[in-house]
Amino acid sequence: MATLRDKLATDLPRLRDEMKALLKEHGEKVVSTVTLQQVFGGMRGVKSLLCDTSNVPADKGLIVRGKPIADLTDRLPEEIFYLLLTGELPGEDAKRDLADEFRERGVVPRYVWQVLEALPAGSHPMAMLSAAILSLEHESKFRRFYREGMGKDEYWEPMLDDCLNLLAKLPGIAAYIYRLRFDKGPRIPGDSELDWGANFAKMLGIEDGDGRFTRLVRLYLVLHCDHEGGNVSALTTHTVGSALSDAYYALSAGLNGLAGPLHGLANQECLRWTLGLMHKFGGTPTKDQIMAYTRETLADGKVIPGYGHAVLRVVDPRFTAFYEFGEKHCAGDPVFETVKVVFQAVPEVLKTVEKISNPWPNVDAVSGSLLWHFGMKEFSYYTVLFGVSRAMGVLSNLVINRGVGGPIVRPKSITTELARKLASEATAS
Ligand code: CMX
Repeated sequence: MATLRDKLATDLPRLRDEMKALLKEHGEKVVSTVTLQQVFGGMRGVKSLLCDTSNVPADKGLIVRGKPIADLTDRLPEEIFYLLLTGELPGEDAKRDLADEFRERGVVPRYVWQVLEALPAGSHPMAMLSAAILSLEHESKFRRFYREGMGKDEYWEPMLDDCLNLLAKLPGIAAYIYRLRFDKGPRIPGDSELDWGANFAKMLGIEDGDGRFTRLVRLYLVLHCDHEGGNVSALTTHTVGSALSDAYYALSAGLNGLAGPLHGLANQECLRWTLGLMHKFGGTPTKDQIMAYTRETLADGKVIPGYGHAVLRVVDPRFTAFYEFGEKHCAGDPVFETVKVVFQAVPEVLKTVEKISNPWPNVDAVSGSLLWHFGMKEFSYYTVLFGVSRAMGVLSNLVINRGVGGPIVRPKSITTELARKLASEATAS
């Protein structure tokens, strides 16, 4: 751990000083202007946030600290966390230190199990995850040291502790949610010899004689790690954290946003849609049948889950990475084969709908079919896997933000009355 903490102790003050100097000299430089369309349209495209962990060019997809996600698929999730946080992949020592940290901090207090067990039997796994994280708030070092009067320059250190504690515990919590919620039998203890992703796979208890499910879990954790700063879960985590709320409050809030069907829940909706399609046609349908079904879904006023994106305008490289995994390990599986035909059919239909900016698949269009193949058929659980991974990105941002002394988020709202006034002024001139 010394490696990660020492690196941040050097890098964060340097970044803070650089930011101060930049703003002193160039603070008035215009980055983006805002139109009424953007105010009424979910702030789409307004450049008003800072996020160094990753960026998503519309024509390329996820770039983590300058590295395309396609180049990172063989890395361990803990390496990705180190990369997100520091901008560099860890050397062997740093990797081992971080793995030790996760092992040491991974013990989950008993009251968390009790909180999960006390929730109603039909609770959504995402509500369970969020509640478990919130119950851990009790452990926050940031909150304790803040109350004791720590200096602003020290904020990042207990924040890092909270984030490491959270990340270390998340796989155990998430795995127990799976086992408890879907009657999979008793909780499976972790194995301290395993890496973070492999340990998670083990605690889930999915049969994995040849290690392919473990590989999928690692890939899942890598691919969902971050998606720049403006998506609902990242923005929410950041906004809540900016009020100096601790990491437990902030992550729980961010995951509540991830639980929306237009965001992280799309993977569950996507598999539901695909299975509905297969049910209707008695197996894998033809391309023409899928095109007709897609038009029906659109005519019902519903979205095609797993397709479209607020930022991307190409096939999501995370989709491609999962698709390639599927070709290698799930070929012939009826659900995966259907996903393949859907990929041929849906963009053709969406391209004909003028208002849709991006007809291409995002990561959610395929991920569920792979989990289904390995016997994880409870698709309301899939967003929990997404959440464990996304925690790496949003928590990295919380640490960095504390390190540079980021301000509270407070954009200015306008009223519809002001919009009307601006419109009438424009008409008059
Ligand atoms: N199916 C049907 N309609 C779609 C669509 C899709 N897959 N994608 C976009 N549209 C519609 C929008 O609903 C919007 O319609 P209205 O103007 O009537 O509201 C219109 O096309 C314009 O949307 P857009 O500019 O192309 O995209 P947005 O930035 O507004 O929305 C997203 C982006 C992801 C919410 C949208 O594409 C969608 O709902 N996709 C399906 C859900 C999904 O896969 N979400 C996961 C995204 C990844 C993630 O964040 O986790």
